[in-house]
Amino acid sequence: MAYRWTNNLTKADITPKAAYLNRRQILAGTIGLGAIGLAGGASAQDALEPNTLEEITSYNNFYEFGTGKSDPADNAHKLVTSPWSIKVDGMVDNPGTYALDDLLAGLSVEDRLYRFRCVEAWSMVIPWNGIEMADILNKVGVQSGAKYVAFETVVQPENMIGVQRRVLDFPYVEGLRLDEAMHPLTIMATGIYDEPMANQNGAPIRLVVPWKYGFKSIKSIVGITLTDQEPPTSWNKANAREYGFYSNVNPTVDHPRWSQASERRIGGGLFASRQDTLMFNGYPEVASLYEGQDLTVDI
Ligand SMILES: Nc1nc2c(c(=O)[nH]1)N[C@H]1C(S)=C(S)[C@@H](COP(=O)(O)O)O[C@H]1N2
Ligand SMILES: [Mo]
Repeated sequence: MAYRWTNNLTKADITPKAAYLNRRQILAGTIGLGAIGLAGGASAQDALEPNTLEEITSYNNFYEFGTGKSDPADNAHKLVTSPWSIKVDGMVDNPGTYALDDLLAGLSVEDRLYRFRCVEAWSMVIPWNGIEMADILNKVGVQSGAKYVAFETVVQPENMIGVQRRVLDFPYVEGLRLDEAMHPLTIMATGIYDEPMANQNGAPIRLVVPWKYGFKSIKSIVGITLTDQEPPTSWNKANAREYGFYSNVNPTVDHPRWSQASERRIGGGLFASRQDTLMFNGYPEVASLYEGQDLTVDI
């Protein structure tokens, strides 16, 4: 598969074997844990294979199905994903309730191997299949006054144990600034590993914004609204002090209750130890979106 926008995560850019072996000796040797941090540069740490489909579909956050990491995999079979339609409204030329297939008709599905970093400081590497958000927005026609895109997740109370328990104020809502939504890294994902999106990962279609904490990547989307106002977002509503609108991955701005300087890569194997978190999750090409902003204030 030819993955675009993957930075140094392509197979072609895997750590040279000698460096890999050298690192393995360090890890296996007598130098001790203290040396791992010193030995760990971003390039070596990122020379990783994608997580397995099993890992990606069994360790999830999808609070509509419960707050435990295995709750979505256990409960999301109840999600009804067909038929599926998305209501597109607000400042668009072609508003309407689109059948999913109609909304995506004619748009190309691409393969994107992205880092995925949860605000809780775990991470994976996920091979998504998806459509650029910009393609969808261009199709529906964004009007000139629009500044933000708001997203909403389906609510199926009878099928969603977490909705019944009101663990958050549902529907789950998220938002992006229009320039963030239009950035070519931002996709609406419909699959993983060329398999249709598993329910627990946000079937049939979910947002993926790889330089932001995972909670921005809202699942099972039924609403897209173009607006000139910054839209409310679920975790900001739940705790504004801890979760801002931007939520860009930033190792220099700690969560009030834990450090964001490092992360735990999910999955077994040699490099499963903690590794440094990268600014913008390793996507420096988005930095220009935030020129002139103080990212210690606009969290
Ligand atoms: N609707 C909805 N979307 C959601 C969530 C959620 O609870 N509900 N959790 C978010 C969080 S915190 C993360 S880390 C990612 C997890 O995506 P994954 O389970 O596919 O890895 O989904 C995000 N999208
Ligand atoms: Mo998360």
